[in-house]
Amino acid sequence: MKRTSLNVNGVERWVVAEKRATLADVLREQMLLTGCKVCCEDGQCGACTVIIDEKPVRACLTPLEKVAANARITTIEGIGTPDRLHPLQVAWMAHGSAQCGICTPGFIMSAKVLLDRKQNPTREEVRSWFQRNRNLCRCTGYKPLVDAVMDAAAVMRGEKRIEDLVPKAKEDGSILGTEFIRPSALAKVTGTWDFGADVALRMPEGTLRLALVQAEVSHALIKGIDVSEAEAMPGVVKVLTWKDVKGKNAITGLITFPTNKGDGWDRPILCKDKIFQFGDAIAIVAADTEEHARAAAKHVKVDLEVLPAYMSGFAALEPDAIEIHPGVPNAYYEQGVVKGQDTRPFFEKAAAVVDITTYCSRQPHLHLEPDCGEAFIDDDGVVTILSKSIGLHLHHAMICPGIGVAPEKLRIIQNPTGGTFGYKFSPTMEALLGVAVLALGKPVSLIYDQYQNITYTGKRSPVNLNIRLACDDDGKLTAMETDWWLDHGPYSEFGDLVTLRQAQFTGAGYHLENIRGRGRTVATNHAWGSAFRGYGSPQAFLASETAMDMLAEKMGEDPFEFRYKNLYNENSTTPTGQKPEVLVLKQLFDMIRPKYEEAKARCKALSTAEKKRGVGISLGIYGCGLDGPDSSNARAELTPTGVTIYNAWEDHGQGADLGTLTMAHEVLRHAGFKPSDIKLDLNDTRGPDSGPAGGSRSNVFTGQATRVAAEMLLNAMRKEDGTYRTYKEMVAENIPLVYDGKWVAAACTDCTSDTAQGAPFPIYMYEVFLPEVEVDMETGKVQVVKFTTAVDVGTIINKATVDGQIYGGLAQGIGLALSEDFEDLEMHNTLRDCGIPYPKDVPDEMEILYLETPRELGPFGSAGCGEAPLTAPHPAILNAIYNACGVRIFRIPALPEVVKMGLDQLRAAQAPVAEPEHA
Ligand code: MCN
Ligand code: FES
Ligand code: FES
Repeated sequence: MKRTSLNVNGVERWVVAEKRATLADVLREQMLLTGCKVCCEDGQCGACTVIIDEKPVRACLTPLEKVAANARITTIEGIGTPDRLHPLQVAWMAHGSAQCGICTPGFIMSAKVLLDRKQNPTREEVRSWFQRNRNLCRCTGYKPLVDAVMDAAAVMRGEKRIEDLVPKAKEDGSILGTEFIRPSALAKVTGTWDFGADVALRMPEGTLRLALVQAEVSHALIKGIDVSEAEAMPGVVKVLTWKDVKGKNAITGLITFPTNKGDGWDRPILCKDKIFQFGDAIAIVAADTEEHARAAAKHVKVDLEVLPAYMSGFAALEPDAIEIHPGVPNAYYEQGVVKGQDTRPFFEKAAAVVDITTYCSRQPHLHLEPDCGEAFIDDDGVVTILSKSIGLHLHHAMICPGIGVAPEKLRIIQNPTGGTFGYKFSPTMEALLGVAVLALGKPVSLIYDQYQNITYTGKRSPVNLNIRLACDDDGKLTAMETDWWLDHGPYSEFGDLVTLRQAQFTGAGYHLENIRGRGRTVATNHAWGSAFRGYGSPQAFLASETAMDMLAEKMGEDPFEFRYKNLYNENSTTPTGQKPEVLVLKQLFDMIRPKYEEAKARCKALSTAEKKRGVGISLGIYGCGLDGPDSSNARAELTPTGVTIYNAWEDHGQGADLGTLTMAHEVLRHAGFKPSDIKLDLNDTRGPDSGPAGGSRSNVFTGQATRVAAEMLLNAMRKEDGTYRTYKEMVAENIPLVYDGKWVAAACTDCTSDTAQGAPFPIYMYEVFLPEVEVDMETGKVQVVKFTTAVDVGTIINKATVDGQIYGGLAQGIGLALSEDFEDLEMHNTLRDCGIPYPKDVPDEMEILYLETPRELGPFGSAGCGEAPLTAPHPAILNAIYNACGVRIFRIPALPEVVKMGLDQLRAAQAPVAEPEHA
């Protein structure tokens, strides 16, 4: 331990710190300068970037003892305050560059050094700078960040005024469709948006710090657990096992009966008899410090009988595979598709048939903020859990029986959240925190490191999908047959629905009246399947959008035009037999056609023997909502100072706060309310149940519920002469001040498990993808050099938000196509090794063409938008690779070695066959 002086943000300060402490530890834990975020602790993400003597430094990699005595350290807290912001901070807010905001302080600090050195960088220089300094962002696709730096630089050069960066409301005061800044932006750019790990540092004295004892094998029987040695370790208060769980010790979620062959209660909170996957929680150590808890966790002895691990659907479906959940077959749910006529005759008389199998990977979410949370028992005896949950009321129902608490004695509140992309649709640590706080009776906090975050949270469920697609002599699709399995890991929660998604979206977008298919959900010992942006649709479109390209080729037609003539028309229904709510695909294709022609010409002109360019096309569609008659609730309350809106539109980083504000303001502005008069009280199970923020449903459902609540209030305030009562007048006239709004998709129906026919979603989002790629013919490395997309998400509620959602989704699509995977537990366990795209992996040239077709059922005509960009960017990239070099990829990611192998095979096939030698 050592007493050290540090000059932080211009002030000389003293700390007594451990010798091995990093600068990040000291700034965060001792000085509570939590604007320095820590996500990877490994130098990979740049979230912890601070400035030391005009250099960007990753504080997690910097031992305190290496910081020179006279060094000047600057953190985000030192560059601007809310009333005196740095131009970078204003530009970041103006461009919607802080989505979840966990990367924001690191990027701003990094950019500040660049602009202090060079006030007129090119966009490419900005991107190279971020790449060099390892600044990672998972939300924005990087383009809005570069836009922000360019604008801040213009301000610093005196070419723009800082006020000009701030977007304005419309003349009538409406903020609908503008780039109005989200309410949380100021806290995000000043480093004061407290994420869960920051909250943990501010918990009261006596808070116990938790660490998990986790499985290091993927499948085993537990013969015994010995906690005695661990309990004797320094600082340890108790080690909790299944014996300490007061409830059922299991989690369940949204499975269908009797079609699902299990009972749904298959995920243990703390394993008792069996390990089902790597990382499974076996015990929880509670100690005075996290360090002590983690040290003791290593001393819990678990006696195991290791079983064969089934790490894929292929393995778990082998006839000799044992049942992962004894008594339940590994293929535990079946989904059929039956639409139109028998497909066989169409295949017999088809002009062309494509018969392929595609495999969509176990894509990891790679949200930067590791999972974290806190729990305490409040003064009324209510167990209160703070977490990253994006399904507050859903999780409440999912964990109450498991932890053993009465529903009215459990409350869950969402912490500011550093991205989830859907993994938090499953409760992760909520139940563990609940078990611990009930057993210990003390406040607790649990923070995963990035390794735990990657290895012990849900992943996209891989799908192996065989598709047969037929067309007639005119190139019109006649029939489709599909057969698939979905590897859902060991736990059944939400597995039936993602299996159904294959039926709903394979072949979607096309006039295709005859479909037969069957799929099954398979239990394996790999990571459990959780929701991931696009939920099921990327697997489906990988198959049908690859098949469409191949069928076009067989018919000798251009893949664009072949698609065009098969798009939904007035007589079409979706694969589930639902009438599309709008017909927009032809218009989207018409909009993007000139870009396609330009791209083809450009690729031809720029291709060389060493680097070949190609252009690809695909379409993607996704439904807004959970299946069937989904609903949402919100509340509006008139207060002496304005209006407070309550809902549970959970915020991953997508902008729930701004969505809520815009919906409410668009109604309330008629009574003279300004955005600043509207207060938001969101994301607490004590408030209205708005359902989870998944299925791109919130903008539609919670947007509508919020609009309805605001309208009810407005109606109550309206006087006969058309003016509005004040708060005082409402009170004087004894008119209620609080209004509960509800919105139900009443006309929707569930899809059946045998035919998949139904009308599951009230509104769909539509997108066309047009990437251009460059393939290195030597190494097989693929670079997406430009991405154009045409999108219809209805009326745009906030332009900066939607732009950001689309750019960010496309970047994830590039990762899905080319680099991201979570397959090999030894290899895929850091952000970088899982293939997360860095700035240079995503093109700066991303162009969005919008068509705003108002949706009758959407609030102010809007659909959702979050998942549209990750429905089908990847098959378009694969189609572009084929267009560039002739290699067809059926399994993603298309790593350089995979493409290279394809190139080698092509070359071998094209090589002249040697003449046989004759004696
Ligand atoms: N929006 C809009 N105009 C429209 C449609 C939507 O301005 N016509 C805005 C909404 O107001 C909202 C955002 O776009 O701010 C997304 O709306 P919506 O599509 O309804 O999605 P949800 O709010 O339900 O958010 C969930 C969705 C999903 S399912 C995942 S997964 C996801 C996503 O959004 N995860 C994200 N976007 C994400 N963005 C970030 N930064 N981080 C994540 O983890
Ligand atoms: Fe320091 Fe990631 S680089 S936390
Ligand atoms: Fe960059 Fe979320 S805003 S990681």
